[in-house]
Amino acid sequence: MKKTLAAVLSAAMAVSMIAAVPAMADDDVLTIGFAQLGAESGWRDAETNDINTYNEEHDDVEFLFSDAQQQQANQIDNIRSYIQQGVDVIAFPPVVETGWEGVLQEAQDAGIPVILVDRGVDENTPEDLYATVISSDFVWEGGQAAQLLVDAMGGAGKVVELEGTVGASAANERKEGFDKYIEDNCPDVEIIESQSGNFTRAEGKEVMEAALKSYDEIDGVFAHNDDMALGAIEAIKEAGLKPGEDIKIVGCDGIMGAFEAMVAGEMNGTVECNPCLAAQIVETAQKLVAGEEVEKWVKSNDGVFSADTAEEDIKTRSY
Ligand code: GZL
Repeated sequence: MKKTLAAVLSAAMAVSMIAAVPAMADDDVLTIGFAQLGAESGWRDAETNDINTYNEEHDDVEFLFSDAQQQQANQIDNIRSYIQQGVDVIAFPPVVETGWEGVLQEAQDAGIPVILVDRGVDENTPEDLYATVISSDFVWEGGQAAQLLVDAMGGAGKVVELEGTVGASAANERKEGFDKYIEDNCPDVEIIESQSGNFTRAEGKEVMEAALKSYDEIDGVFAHNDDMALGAIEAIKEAGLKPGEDIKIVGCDGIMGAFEAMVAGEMNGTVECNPCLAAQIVETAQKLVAGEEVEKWVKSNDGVFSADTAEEDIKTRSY
C-alpha cells in the first residue's frame, strides 16, 4: 500500500512539480526525496533505473521521485515540495554549481539533511548546508580521457571538445582534467574548439556538425559524456568520414552505447562514471538520520576502457 501511494505521489510531483501533499513517511520507513535533474542521457536513465529498482526491492526505504527536465527552477520547486512533506533526507544532483544556497538553507531550517549526488556545488556554497557529495572524481576522469585520446591519435593532432551542460560541475571538472593533461603533457595536441553540447546526443551532434564545417583537419574528439560522443559519430559519418579511424573519439560514462560503438570500431575509449548510486545514497542517509558523521565526499571508483578490450568488456556491462 505504502509503495503504491508513494508511486502515485511521485508521479503527481513529476507532473505538477508543485505538489504539497502530507508526508506519508512512517517511523520504520526511511523516506528520501530524490529531485532528479532530468532524463538527458543514457547515464541519467541508468541512475534513475537504479533508484527505482532499489525502491521496488526494499520495504524499509521509500524514494520519492521528481524530474526537473534539466531546469534548476523545477529542481528547487521539487526540493521545496519534499521539505513541505517532511521527508527524512533530500538527495539531488545539482544541474549547475550555483544558485542553491536559499533552498539548502530552507532544508537545514527544516532539519532535513541534504545529500548531493553525481554533481557538486561551487566553493561559494557554504559546506555546512549539505551533508556530503556522492560522486565520481571528474577531474581524474578528464585526465584519463585525455590519455585515451592522445594514445589513440598517436600523440599529436587537432581536437574538438564537446562540453557538458554549461555550469555543471561534471562539465567544468572534466574540462579541467582534460585540458590540464593536454597542456602539461602533449605539445603536439591542440584543442581547436570547445563548445557545450549540454550532455545530449542531439546537441553533441549539432556541435560536431558545425566543427566539421569550420575545420579542414580534426583528428580527435573528447565528449564529456558518451551520449554526445554518439551524436558526434553520427555527424562524422554523415560528413563521409570514418569515426574511430579518421577521427578518434573518447567519451565519459561507460554506457552500453559506447561499448557497442567501440566494438564496431567507431569509438576509441570511455571513462566509466558509476550511475548506480542508490545503495550509497541509502547507506549515507541512514547514517545521517542516526546522527553519525559522514565524509564530505563519498567518491565513486570508476574504470577506464579502451576499444582494445571492448569485445570482452561489453559482456560485463549492466547499463
Ligand atoms: C556525472 C553526471 C553527468 C553524466 C552525464 O556524474 O552528472 O550528467 O556524465 C549526465 O551523462 O548528463
